[in-house]
Amino acid sequence: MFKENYTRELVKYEELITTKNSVTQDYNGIYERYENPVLTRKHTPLTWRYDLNPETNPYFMERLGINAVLNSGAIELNGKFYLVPRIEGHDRKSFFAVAESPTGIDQFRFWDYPILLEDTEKDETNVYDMRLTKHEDGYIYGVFCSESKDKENPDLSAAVAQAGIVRTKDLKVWERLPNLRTQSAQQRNVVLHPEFVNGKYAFYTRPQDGFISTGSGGGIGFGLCEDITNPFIEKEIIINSRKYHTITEAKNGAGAVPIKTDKGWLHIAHGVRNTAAGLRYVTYLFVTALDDPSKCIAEPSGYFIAPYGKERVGDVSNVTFINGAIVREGGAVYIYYASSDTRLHVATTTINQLLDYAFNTPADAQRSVLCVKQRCELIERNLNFIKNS
Ligand code: M1P
Repeated sequence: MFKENYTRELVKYEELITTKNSVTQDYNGIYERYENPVLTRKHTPLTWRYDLNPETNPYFMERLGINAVLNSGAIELNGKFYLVPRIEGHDRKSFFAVAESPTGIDQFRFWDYPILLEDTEKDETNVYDMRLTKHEDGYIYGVFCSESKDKENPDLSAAVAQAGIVRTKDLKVWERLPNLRTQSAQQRNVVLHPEFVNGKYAFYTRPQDGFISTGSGGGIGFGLCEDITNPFIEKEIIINSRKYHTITEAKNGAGAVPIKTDKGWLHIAHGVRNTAAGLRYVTYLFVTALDDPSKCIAEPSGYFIAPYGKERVGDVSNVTFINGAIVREGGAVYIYYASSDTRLHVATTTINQLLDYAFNTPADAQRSVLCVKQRCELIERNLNFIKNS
């Protein structure tokens, strides 16, 4: 019985890992979506979940189940694609691990062991959502959410989110640095910019008063830090505000590490709005100036990737979330987006397509009447074009 079950599950696992992915028919000209997720809970090795000894596990039972594999940092090293997703156990604790693929769209296989972070933050209960920055100082930094119980608040679910920082050269040995300090009570969705700005480390932040609600936190912030080994941001400015009756009304946050292009820094962020069915998370794009990454120079209206079809349903339904993208030489872009806090997908595009989208999609006209006008102008141009061609 044990042997049969183990053999069958191993075959299924190998089949899953080696299954080729293909582009869906869902065309928009901006990016391509794929039929299969690139990582799910079933992509985690059997050795992480089962006791493989028939004597101590006669029923071949999962001993430590995995609930979800989602929000992932992403990086290319020596021509290979590496993801460091958030993996959540049945016990609700998340952790990180490296998954490697030769293609970026399928065949992601986890390394033998998850990442065991140095236990320097004794109150930390949970970690998640790592952004991987290949910094010009030579290190790869991982910036993630470090969550602890809010001891000042008797409410059992009151928590404090801060930005944890690790660094590595090879994704194998990770040095933990102190958590980032800012003037804000809480921080989540913090991203390290890949270059020095005025000789300092630059962070995109998301100041927030509470754990879930950003309160007075007005949007995506930006701040400089002198010393990454003692990280402190004295002053944050809001560079991309949340706005009334848009996809960012409830909150927003930085996503993937900004991508450098000759027209500016491309940011893929997430925006949250409230609905009768709860919060809806979508992703959006904006561009900041090359000589000043805190200055927004383009922001197409509306969402970039939103949950479609099966992606809509999961542990936290109606969510797409991005915290990693890989750019290849030649300009191909692999965007890793998670759906409904449950699984991870890829969308592929190019730098040129993203720039075209960023600079040629109209900005949000802010009012229905102006949005219809915007659409009518497009229709008119199209009808004239059709007539004259
Ligand atoms: O559940 C949706 C997302 O919620 C959080 O994002 P934010 O801080 O913007 O609310 C994060 O915890 C993220 O992991 C999660 O996907």
